[in-house]
Amino acid sequence: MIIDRAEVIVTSPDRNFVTLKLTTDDGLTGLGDATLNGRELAVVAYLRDHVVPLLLGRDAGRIEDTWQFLYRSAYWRRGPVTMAAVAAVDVALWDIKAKAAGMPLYQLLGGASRTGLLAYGHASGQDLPELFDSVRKHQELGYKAIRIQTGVPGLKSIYGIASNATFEANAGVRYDHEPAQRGPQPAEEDWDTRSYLRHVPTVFEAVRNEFGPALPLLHDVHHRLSPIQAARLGKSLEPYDLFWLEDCTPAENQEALRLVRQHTTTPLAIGEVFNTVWDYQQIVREQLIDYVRSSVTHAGGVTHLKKILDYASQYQIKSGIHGPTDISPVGMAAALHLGLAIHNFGIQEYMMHGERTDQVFRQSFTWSDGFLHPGERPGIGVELDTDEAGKYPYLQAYLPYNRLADGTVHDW
Ligand code: CS2
Ligand code: MG
Repeated sequence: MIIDRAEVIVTSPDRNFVTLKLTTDDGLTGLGDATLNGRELAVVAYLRDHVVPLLLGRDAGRIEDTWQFLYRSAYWRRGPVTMAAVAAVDVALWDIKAKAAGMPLYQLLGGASRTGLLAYGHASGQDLPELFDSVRKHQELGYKAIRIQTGVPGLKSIYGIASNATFEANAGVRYDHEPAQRGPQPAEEDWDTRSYLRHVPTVFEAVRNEFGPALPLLHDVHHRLSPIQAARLGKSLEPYDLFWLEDCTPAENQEALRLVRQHTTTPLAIGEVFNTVWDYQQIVREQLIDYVRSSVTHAGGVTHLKKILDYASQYQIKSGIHGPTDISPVGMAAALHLGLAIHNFGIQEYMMHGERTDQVFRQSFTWSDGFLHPGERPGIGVELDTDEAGKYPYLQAYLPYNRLADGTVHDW
C-alpha cells in the first residue's frame, strides 16, 4: 500500500471545496477534505507545493507516523492552513485503510457506540413569523434539535440569516452559499451589541412559548461579545434551557470563559476556529466548556480530533462537531464515523448541502428522523465524481465582516 498518486481537486458546485485524493499502487483511493472557507487556495498551495511531494512513495498504512511527520517536520506549528492540509492527508489515509480492511471507518475506530447521531440544523428569520416558519420546516425535515438565529431590530444583517435569494432558492432549509458570498470583496455587515442583548432573550421566550419546553435549542453568538456581555447573555437565557450557547466570546482568549462560567449555567460550546488539542488545554482542564466544536477538517483529521475528544471526555465534555456547508461531504462523513465510535458524542451539526454538491460527492451517509448514520460502505463512504467536479471551477468567495455604527471593525 504505497501512495503513488496525490491530487488536489478544487470544485465549486454550490460553494468552493478542496479535496485531496490519494491513490495507492494497489489501486485503492482515499479522500480528505481540506476546505478552509474564504482561504481555500492557501491550503491548495500548501498541499500541492509542500505536502504532495512528501507523500509519494510513503506507506499508506502508517497514519500516525505520517501525521507526526507532516506536523513536526514543518517546524512551524498549528494554524488553520497547516492543520487543514494535515487533516486531508489523515482522512484520506483512514479512508484507504478502512477500504483495505473492507470495513466502514467507524469499525476501525472501535465500532458503533450508538445507533445514530442526533443532529441539529439552522433555523433563521428576520422576524418571529419567518423564524417560526423556518423552525417548522426543520421539524418537517425530521430535525430534533434546532439552532435559532434571528434578525435584530435596527440591524440590516445578522449572522446566520440566509439571504433572501438563498432562502427562497433553498425552500428555507438548504444553505448552498451561506454565509460565504462569491465576489472580489467581503460583504460588510453591521452590528450593535446592546440591541442584540436586549432582543435575543425575547426571541427565545417566544420560541419556547410556541414550540414548548422539550425541543433542544442552540444559539451561536459568533465571537461577538466581551466576557461580561457573554455572562449576561448566558444568564438571561437560562429560563429557556438552551442545549448550548456557542462562541460567546472570541475564541483566542480562553480565559474569558472563566468569567462567563462564574455567572451562568447555560452550557457553552466553543472551538470551530480551533485547530489543535493545545487550543483546548486550559478550557478543558478548567472545565470552562461543555462541547468541543472543532471539525475533522480543521483540526488535523480523525487522528487529532479523536485525541481532543478523548482528552475532553475525562472532564465530561462532549462532541459538537462543526458541520456547516463549508465542511464538504468528505469532512462530514469523517465526522460521522468518529461520532458514531466515540463514547462522549454530544450532537452533530448538519446543514444539508445543495444538489450540485451531492452530485459531485456521492455519499453513503443517511439521514433519518433527525439522526445521521455514516453507512456501511467500506472506507468513509464518499466517492468524488471528477467529471462533475470539473464542471465547477473555483470562484472567489469571502465570508462577510462587521462594522459598528461608528465604522469600527468588529468580530464577525
Ligand atoms: C458557523 C459556521 O456552523 C456554525 O456554527 O459558525 O457556519 C461558520 O460561520 C462558517 O463555518 C465559517 O466558515
Ligand atoms: Mg458557529
